[in-house]
Amino acid sequence: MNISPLQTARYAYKPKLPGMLRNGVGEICVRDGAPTESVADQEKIKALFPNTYGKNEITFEKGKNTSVSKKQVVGVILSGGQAPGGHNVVCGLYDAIKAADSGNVLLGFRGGPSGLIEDNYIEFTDEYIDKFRNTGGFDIIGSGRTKLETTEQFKIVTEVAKKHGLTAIVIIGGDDSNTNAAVLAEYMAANNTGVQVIGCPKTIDGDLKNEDIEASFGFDTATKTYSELIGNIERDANSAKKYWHFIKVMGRSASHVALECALETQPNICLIGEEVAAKKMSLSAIADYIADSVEKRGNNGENFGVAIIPEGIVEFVPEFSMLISEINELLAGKKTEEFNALPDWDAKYEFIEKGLSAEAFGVFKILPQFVQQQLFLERDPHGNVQVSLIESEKLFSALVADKLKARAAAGTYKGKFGTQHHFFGYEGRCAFPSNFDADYCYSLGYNAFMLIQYGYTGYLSKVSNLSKPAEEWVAGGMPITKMMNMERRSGEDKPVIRKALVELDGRPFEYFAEHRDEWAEKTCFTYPGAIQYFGPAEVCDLTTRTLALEKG
Ligand code: FBP
Repeated sequence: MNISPLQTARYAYKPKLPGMLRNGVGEICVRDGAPTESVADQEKIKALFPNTYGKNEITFEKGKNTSVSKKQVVGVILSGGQAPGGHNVVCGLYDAIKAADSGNVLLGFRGGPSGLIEDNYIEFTDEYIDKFRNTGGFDIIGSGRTKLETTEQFKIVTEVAKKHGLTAIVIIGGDDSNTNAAVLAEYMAANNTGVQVIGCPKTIDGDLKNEDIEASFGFDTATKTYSELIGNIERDANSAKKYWHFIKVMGRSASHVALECALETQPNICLIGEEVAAKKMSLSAIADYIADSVEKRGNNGENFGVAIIPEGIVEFVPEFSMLISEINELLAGKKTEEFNALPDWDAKYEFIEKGLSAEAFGVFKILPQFVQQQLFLERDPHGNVQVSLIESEKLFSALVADKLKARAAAGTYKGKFGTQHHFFGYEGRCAFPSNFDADYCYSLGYNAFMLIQYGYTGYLSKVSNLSKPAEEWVAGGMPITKMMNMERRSGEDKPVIRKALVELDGRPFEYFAEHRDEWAEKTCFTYPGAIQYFGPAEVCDLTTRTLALEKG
């Protein structure tokens, strides 16, 4: 394998642990906190998790390690989408396991949760692990999106655990995977298997956070990577002065990624899905909002700009959601075949017009034709429209172009509107982790082992005080059930970790809202540049603006 100079240099980087974990595993003790309650639906969650509910929050501190010594055989999986730093979670876990006793074993189950079911694993060694230190990606063992949630699967996992003598399983994943970690922990406890389950909070989307978990790992690096690219595009736009760039950024439903990128780069426009929903904005209202900026700038001779569009935006537009559910109904069952058999788009259009309510068709007909067709081409395995595949960056630029045409005809708009489109998602998910993510992830993994050693199960590895230097970070654990509430999923009430959406009364959004009118009209771009891995701490160890604003 060819190794780049940066990769070689990153192998030698020593991730920073929280101060209380720095004296080695023999010098870490537990401070018990208060018993916990779930964020909502306490009685229901308690009944579903009789063995793991209500446990105490715990914090580690310097002091004699009082855990009961035993051989540890730990299994680890990476679950869901890649996020920078995943390798360091595994490295931190491995180093702590081996520091406790060189005879301890860490097994990595390949390809995500399915690796546990299929018993597809490797045993980590120094030689193997050293090739992945401080690198991006999940290729150390791979990841996958199989959900570990049925009793049948849990039985198989129990057998696999028995075969290897597993004492614990660490699940590195997002809200769904950690919800499943809690359910697996409860199953393992209820069946006296002796297998502990610990979760680690991962996702670039930033939507696994709450009063205990300040950030999911990967968000820092991914948003810095997108912000670098957006800043570069802003500078290109400001140099050439001829294009409006519509940039969609990943992040699933929540708009945390878009908001963070906006705070970093001060674009002319950034849509926030949660605000669109709260204000019940229509597609036309959103297009008008963007067109206002294009018009003002164009009339000032600035025929360029940057608009950030969050991946999940259309789901938040009430009329669009209504259209999607009517389309899902329209093509349910055999009707898909009938639709597909129609000879051309005109015939299909007529079918759609007849099948939708007047209100839904009113929304459908203002969409550009490529989006109309996308709605009927791309379906998920259940036959539903795949909203995430809609090219919303193109959708909004087309709707804005229509608005501008009308405004030009009315004589109010005198500018030119040339567009470019981009989608940033995969570019950021496997970047070399920033120092923040390298340190945070290593600490999460190291800390996960401390939770295992002290016998905890159903806990999320928790490292907080993250806006301060790593020395001051606080390591501990939080019962996953504390983050849960009941939600309706696929027609059933299920206990799940509550997803964090952008809070419209939170400081990051407020700051953005205070400045966006100026950004919309003037050119206030900021250029964050590439992530710096070596150099002064004020350049290399920066946290996200979101975290800095949230923590004051
Ligand atoms: P997770 O929620 O699993 O962390 O994944 C995040 C994400 O990158 C989303 O932002 C995006 O919508 C999705 O994964 C893309 O999934 P895939 O990799 O399957 O295309």
